[in-house]
Amino acid sequence: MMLQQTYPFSLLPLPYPYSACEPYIDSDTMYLHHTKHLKSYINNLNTILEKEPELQQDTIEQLLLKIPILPDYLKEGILRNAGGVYNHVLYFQCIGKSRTDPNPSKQEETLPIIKEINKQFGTFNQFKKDITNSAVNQFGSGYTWLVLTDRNSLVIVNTDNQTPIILFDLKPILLIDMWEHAYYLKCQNRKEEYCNNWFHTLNWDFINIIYHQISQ
Ligand code: MN3
Repeated sequence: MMLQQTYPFSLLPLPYPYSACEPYIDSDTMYLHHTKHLKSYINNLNTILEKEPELQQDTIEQLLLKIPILPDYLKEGILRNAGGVYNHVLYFQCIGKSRTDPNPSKQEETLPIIKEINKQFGTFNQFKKDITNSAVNQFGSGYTWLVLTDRNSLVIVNTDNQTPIILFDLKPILLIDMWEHAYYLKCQNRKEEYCNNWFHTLNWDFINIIYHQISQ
């Protein structure tokens, strides 16, 4: 897994084909997003770290958590590029399905994460509305996240650019990429359509594993 790597970082294949989310997220978008956008964050990060041997043993997460103590000339580059890798790895892990129903199946209703969403948001539909509303109102490039707070609340938050949520002491469960490259080929400016489509691609079994790990 890419988040366990240290310098030099390399692009790992997705655990599913680029066509896995068709027709909701198209193959061209998936291919470009993975091989061009994510790859360029990896390349930029490697270029920065080439001259910084003392940071070459750090994982992506360790690099991000070190930002406050890094020298000024490194802060922005590490934030953008290690953040870009971190956010994209999580984004791609949460999707990979093509579900005719955007809502969880009867079987998925029994997963702890779905039960908790239903409990804290009232209904799954309310959760869907809240996350879509937050995502379409993201101004400029960024992400919309479902996170777990230290009081075990599920909260939806937006972040700008590539700022990773772990810098705010919040534990990520899932996220939607609201940069235009994530949806523009298929949905153009129709952000809400992209959000709806994205719900059809979510891998709840995997998301439940993340939830299980962070809620221990
Ligand atoms: Mn992206």
